[in-house]
Amino acid sequence: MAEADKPALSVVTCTAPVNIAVVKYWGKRDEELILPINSSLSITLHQDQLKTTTTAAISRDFKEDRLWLNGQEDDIGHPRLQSCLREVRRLARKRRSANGSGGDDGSSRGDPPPLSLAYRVHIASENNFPTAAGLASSAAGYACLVYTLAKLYGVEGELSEVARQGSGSACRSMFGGFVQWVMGQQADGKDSIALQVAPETHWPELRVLILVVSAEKKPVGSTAGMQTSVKTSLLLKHRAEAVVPERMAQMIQHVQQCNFEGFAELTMKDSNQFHATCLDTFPPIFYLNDTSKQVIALVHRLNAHYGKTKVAYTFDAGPNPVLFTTEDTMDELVEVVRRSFPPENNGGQFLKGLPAKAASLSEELVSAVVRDPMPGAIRYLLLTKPGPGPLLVEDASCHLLGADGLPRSSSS
Ligand code: 2P0
Repeated sequence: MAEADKPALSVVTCTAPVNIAVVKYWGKRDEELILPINSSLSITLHQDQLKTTTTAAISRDFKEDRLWLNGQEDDIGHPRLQSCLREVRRLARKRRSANGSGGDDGSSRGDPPPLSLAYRVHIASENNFPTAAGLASSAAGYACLVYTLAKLYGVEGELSEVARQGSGSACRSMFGGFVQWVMGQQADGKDSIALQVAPETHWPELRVLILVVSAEKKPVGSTAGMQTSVKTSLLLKHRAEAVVPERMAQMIQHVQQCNFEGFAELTMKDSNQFHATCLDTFPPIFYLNDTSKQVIALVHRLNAHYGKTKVAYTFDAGPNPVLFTTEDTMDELVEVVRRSFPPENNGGQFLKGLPAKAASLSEELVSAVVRDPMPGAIRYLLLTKPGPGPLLVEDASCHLLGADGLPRSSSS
């Protein structure tokens, strides 16, 4: 093939993390721009355990924008996805014209630049965890999309505002460690951005244990659920106006001081209040199931036994408990959970992610804490810790799209 005939292809692959909120986001004041009614704070989870990988490619040979999710071609016309694509291209255009490197397509000059913004884009994205696990994937998905497109188009700077337009919680996945999403005041959303409170190295003892429950049905989606809550729940209004502002300040302080007891108590209270606003929604929304409630009771019994808050729970828009503890209590906590929810499938691996050492529990602890075991109620545990924000993958063998711009694992 002659040099001039070679397709001008540019490919970038990045990864992005999942986050779990400890001061919850629930409710929008602007549906289109995704502006929240209150600020929120989350912990970015380590990508060794949970991540989205996205490859984006542009080529003058591509006929249309295309998208593949977990190997299957999907609709790229989704309005939120289009918002992210449009915003990144707009920032790229702005940057190029500021640098005097030409406009958006170069067609008027006859010879388009190699990475013309008019070229079509192919995007492939996959998760290293099953969607069925009920772990929110939209945050990692949109954070990864925006970060990857920004690298592809050479855009730098404030990107959480763009990721927010894909999914609210996605703006917090643009940073590692401990992250706040400042609600902002402006109507255009320019001040509704994510800021890092502390990096992932700040609190090395902190551990996160996700309990994947055997859920029977898919709960009400977050977007629809929060719309109904904003319309009908007076408790949500009170929470946003009178509770969260002070809670954000307290939580930031607890994180900065690595104060586990303060952090843990506030985390549990905020999760409980979020689920109370769901019950206050009309018609009510129930995200917690019997297993979730058993875990709540178990954590309170465990803390009472210790005489100190050593474990905390939080729940998002689903029944899976996410527990926080510190390294010194981790092995014991895993054993307590295993005794309380004996694995039904002994062939399968019950604990995934980071390893835990076998712990022997005192008889006193078992009799005080382990009650009415529920065999099989928890499918598996995933042990992880705070981790970094989105990362560029340098290794070309990790690209999800081949030189032809099509998914490597697929024949389409
Ligand atoms: C959070 N959740 O702060 C809260 C707690 C669920 C419960 O952010 O409509 O998927 O895309 O902005 O971000 C889930 O809501 O909703 C969520 P959209 P999103 O993590």
